[in-house]
Amino acid sequence: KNYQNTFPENFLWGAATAACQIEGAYDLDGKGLSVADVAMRFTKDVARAERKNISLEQVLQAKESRDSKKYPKRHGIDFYHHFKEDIRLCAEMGMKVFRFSISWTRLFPTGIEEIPNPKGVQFYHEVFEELAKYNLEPLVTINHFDMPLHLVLEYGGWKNRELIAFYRRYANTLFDEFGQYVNYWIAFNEINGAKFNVFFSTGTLRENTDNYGEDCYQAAHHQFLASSLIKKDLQSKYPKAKLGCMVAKFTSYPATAEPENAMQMILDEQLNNFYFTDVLVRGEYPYYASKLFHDNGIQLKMEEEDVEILKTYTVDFLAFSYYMSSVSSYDETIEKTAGNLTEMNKNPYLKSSEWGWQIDPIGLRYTLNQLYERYQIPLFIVENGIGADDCLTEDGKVHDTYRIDYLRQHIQQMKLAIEDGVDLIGYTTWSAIDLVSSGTSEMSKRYGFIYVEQDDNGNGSLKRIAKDSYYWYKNVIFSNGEDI
Ligand code: P53
Repeated sequence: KNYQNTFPENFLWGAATAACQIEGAYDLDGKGLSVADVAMRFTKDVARAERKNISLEQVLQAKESRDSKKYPKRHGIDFYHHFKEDIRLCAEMGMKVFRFSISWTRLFPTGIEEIPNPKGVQFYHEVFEELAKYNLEPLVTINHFDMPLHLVLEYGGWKNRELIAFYRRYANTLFDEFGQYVNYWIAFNEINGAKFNVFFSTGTLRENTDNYGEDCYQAAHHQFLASSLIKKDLQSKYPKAKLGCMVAKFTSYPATAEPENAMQMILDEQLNNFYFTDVLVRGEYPYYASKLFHDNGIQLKMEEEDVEILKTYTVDFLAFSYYMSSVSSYDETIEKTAGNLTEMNKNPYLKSSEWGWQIDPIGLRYTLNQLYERYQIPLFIVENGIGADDCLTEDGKVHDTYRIDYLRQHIQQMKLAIEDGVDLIGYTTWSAIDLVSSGTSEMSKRYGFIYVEQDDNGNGSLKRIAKDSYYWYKNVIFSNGEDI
């Protein structure tokens, strides 16, 4: 491999979104309810644990409610009616790739239908056509935290092996309908959500089980198989298309130079990240899995064919989100930062965002090297960005210099990683446009290059306004990462 200290010519610059955070129109044209439609709004002060543990009772209550203020993912930013404008704005910015996800319940309202809802199929045809018009490469997440609610309530979510067949039918519908448009697919958003975002990721509830931990790992096992099986399907239908896996990368340093903490870091990385990527990239359970199962009283139910399926159909690229880093410590009383849905130990050398996420650009270069060293397959950063309560000034502008600073510093580190020799194929920031937050469902936690005039209660004109970062990123793309 030749020495390279610039971004490759065909580098995929872009930005990302997710259906359940932008589309809205949760009950239009035959769409069924998804887990995202029952996600309540929180504020940044609410404790992490409280946000995480949704109960069956809360789900059933939400199911009967028609309230979109309380469940803001139902209205999103109305991309359903604004997609032409939004895609045009992204294209005018010079983006090469647009990451979005398909809403499973727009195609299969309960998940168990045999044929897809034609109105859902029609909507995405229009979206793909619009992207094609501008030569915008789609990066498609098949499932991003919005599985059908019916599959949770009637089947128990992903711990049930039957989910594999439902998902496979859904994914194959996407390949058959939209395969002509797509080179890059991602099977599941943040598949390690089975550890830190259990309900929205796998539809597993604490109520109807006596071994919640086992259910989570069983659900992940079924998602691993689903990923492998659709890789098999995709490669027979579109041999050139690529399927990736995606993890929320929780990078961690030892809190101190004490050997105990260095060891703890290895264990944390295995548990949070590598358990998932090892299976999907290497095609087999890692050596440390048996101790993990033993210590937690977990017995995975596996069929004979599973080993072979996982081994044969591995992913083509490794995608990940990177927002922050953390530290590992054997001392559980170590100081914490607000964090989001997962445990965040405080690193005294780092500053945090308004929501307590610890900003660490060098951690991105570290992560790229760490992942490439382990796997040697192409890497794709599919989320990176900063949530901030942006202010629309009287001149109708948004001066988000902190976002420019955050992204600039991370892009500089990406460039160094490329120089290190890492095979990085693209970068989609979170997010293209302001959207409803995943963790808290707030609107005021903004990530986009494009401001959307809407408040936490869903009131506002929905007008789109380019922020300062929009013009800055346009120039970054235009100069292929040289002018930042
Ligand atoms: P929000 C937790 C930790 C890291 C990434 O998150 C996470 C989460 C879940 O909230 O999710 C990803 O909106 C996710 C996106 C999400 C983004 O990070 O909670 O894939 O859907 O919007 C940012 O600030």
